[in-house]
Amino acid sequence: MVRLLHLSDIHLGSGLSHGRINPATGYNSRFEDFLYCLSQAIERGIAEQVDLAVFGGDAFPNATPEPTHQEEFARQFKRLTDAGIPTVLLVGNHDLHSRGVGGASLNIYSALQVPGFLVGAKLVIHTIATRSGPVQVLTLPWVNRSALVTREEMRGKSIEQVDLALVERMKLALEAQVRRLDPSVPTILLAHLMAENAVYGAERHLAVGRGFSIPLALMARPEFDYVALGHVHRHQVLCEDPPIIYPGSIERVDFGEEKEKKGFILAEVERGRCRYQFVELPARAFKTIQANLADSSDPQADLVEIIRKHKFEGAVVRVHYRLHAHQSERIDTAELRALLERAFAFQLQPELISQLTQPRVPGLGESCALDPLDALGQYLDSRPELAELRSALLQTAEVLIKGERPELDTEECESDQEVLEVTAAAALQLLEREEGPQATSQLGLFGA
Ligand SMILES: [Mn+2]
Repeated sequence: MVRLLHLSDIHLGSGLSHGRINPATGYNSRFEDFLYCLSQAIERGIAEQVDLAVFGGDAFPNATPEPTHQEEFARQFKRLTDAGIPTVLLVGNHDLHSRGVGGASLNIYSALQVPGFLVGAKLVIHTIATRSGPVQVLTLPWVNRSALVTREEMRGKSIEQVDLALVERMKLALEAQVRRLDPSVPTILLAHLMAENAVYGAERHLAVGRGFSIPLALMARPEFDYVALGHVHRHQVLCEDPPIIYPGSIERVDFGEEKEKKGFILAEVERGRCRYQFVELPARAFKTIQANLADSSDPQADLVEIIRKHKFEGAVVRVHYRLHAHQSERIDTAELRALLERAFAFQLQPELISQLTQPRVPGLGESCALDPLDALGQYLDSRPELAELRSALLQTAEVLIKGERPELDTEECESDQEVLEVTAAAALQLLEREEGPQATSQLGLFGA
């Protein structure tokens, strides 16, 4: 029986905007949060005397992390090898250079042949000798569409056709490796991918039609005793036999993850059997406080009362309050700031209700005081991974919004945010269809 530590999506260096410099260390306080969760996961692995650690990919926000981020990452993982625990580092989409070919932030470990570290940059079987005997780890790093199908082959094909071809190629490549496995040795598939029936967080609309997703049947096979996934930030178990698991990310990047637990997996793997548990990490709390002050005669008093009702000590807080323009002069932000002092960080988000704006994005509620394209622009500002496509997306969205295309369907949306997500997703799809999948294939599925 091999004891396993499985963690993923560390994204060290993400979400720094919610932190500030800690004068004692010189580090951003949110960077310290991420580091703390990482160190806790590794500490537990060492305490449990695991035989092997596997990391599911996305070490940093991108392939060129800051030296201090890289250094602290290495320092934490070195604790594992110091404890005699071999470690496999898988390459995720955020670890790859955005131009696709070559270079990943984790390749330094393989280039230097750091003892105890294996880098999963290819679809290949690693047979690893552990204290509890040998184990096979089949690594499947993130694959860009362009790595499997050439531009020529994509020409004139729909996204759906291209994705079908991609999955078929992936299946063949996987099959070739599976045949080489030693059936007497416990086997782990370590993969960074989007599984077909995975549940995404707030990003779900943007995932539609982008990056291809892998059917569960490709992974749920008796040759694998445990399938260790990375990529999706929300923890979920997709299958029990064999266990196919996203541990999720180790810390919250943004408010979309407010209600998600963060953690990692401890497992005991043997041939034909696996037991596992999810271990929660002390991730920083995020808290949204909503207040509708539209009908309030004393908006300041009402807002203070609403804020006081919430527990937010040590949390990253956003206070979102709706009010009419004439009410806004009654709001004393200095008092609100004093009230929120015990939060780890906070932001005030007033939303002015306007009676004038005629929404042009179908479904965009009256509450949205902005011009729809301005609103979409602001929404895109919150999605740094789409920055390169910003102007192309806005142009495409304008076409959609004007109704020249029938694709934009926002009827089932429940909030302005969702309308914007759907609009952005529709624009992405249209962009892909018109300019080919390569127009957007270099993007990661998930932000930061
Ligand atoms: Mn990823």
